Amino acid sequence: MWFDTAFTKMVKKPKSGIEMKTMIALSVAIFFISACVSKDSGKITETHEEEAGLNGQNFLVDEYMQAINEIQPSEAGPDTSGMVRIEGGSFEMGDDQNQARADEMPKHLVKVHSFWMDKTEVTNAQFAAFVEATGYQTIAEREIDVEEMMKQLPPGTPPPDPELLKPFSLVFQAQKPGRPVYYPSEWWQMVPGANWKHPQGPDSDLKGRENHPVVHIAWYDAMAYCKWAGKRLPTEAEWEFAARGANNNRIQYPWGNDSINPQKANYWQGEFPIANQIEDDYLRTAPVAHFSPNPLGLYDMAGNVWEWTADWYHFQHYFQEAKDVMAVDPTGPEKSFDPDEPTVPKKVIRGGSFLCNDSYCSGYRVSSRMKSSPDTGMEHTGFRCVMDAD
Ligand SMILES: [Ca+2]
Ligand SMILES: [Ca+2]
Ligand SMILES: [Cu+2]
Repeated sequence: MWFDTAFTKMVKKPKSGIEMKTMIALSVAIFFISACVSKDSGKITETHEEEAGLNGQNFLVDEYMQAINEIQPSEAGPDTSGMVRIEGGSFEMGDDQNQARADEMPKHLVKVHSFWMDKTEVTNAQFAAFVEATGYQTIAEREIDVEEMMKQLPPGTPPPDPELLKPFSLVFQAQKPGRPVYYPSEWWQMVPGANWKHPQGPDSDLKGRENHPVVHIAWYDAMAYCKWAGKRLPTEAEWEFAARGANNNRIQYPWGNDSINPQKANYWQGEFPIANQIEDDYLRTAPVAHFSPNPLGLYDMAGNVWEWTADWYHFQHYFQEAKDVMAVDPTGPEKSFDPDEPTVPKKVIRGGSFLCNDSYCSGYRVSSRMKSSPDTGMEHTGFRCVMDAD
């Protein structure tokens, strides 16, 4: 795809946070990472991975990790009151039914130990308490240092449009009718001043949305919050085990096999991404726990916002994992690879969002996998935390 070439010319390999931000700031095209992904994802072979020359780079930005290291866990200590204890067990991870995508295959046996999981996505009120206590600034709020950035680019690279370097985040806007079928660069607007406090940009705020999931959260931000709370992000396996209600290998959704409908979850009704019929009453985020929980008492494991996991994304990881008779507490692949964007290391996100729809991605299926680069926050991305039990 054209933007890969553009990136490789501009920045051969991601080396620092500045470069990652540059990659984001300088090309709208990266927004192909977007809500969902095309259905043929995952059909590219290992050869392409080698061509990309970036395998093995599980790249994290030192500066961002440093900010996480500096977070002191809350003195109150971890609090299990908003959590459910999930007894460990084994299950078949992945799916091979008709809606399954290539990266969900093969199904394979996984065991996870007991853990606690937040009943809900982390809310704006909870995130505000964390920011109040620590002064943490999310990635989407941080200024980009132009001088630093230019030093890292090939000599002669023209400075980017200053407009593009203002802190921004990605806000969804419905696609206008009459465009190519799926046109993510139109859905995702780079909105300066959009961040968790201003989900649709500077003119929006959190009034009345204290109990909605926090959004515009990058993976680093989620990690920072979990550390403060004395918790951690779930592994992808823990997340799926929990979504399935601990052991049900045959279900498609947290509630079972009935098709999704507006009583089940916050998702997109109508023609995606043009006309949302809003039959579930929510155009964007809904308050957490508005819809019924799964049998374990977990809310919004389908829809509302995507949830970060601890694991890197690799589109063929399950083939690796399936080599073991049973993978025990797997922590994801050693390296990330997404054939859709071979130069961008990504973490797994799970559960779908208010933008998901059966015509496009069905991200709310319990086995559905999506991916995003760790420094990207978007209007439909949040998280919840887990904690080891005993
Ligand atoms: Ca909705
Ligand atoms: Ca969710
Ligand atoms: Cu989706």
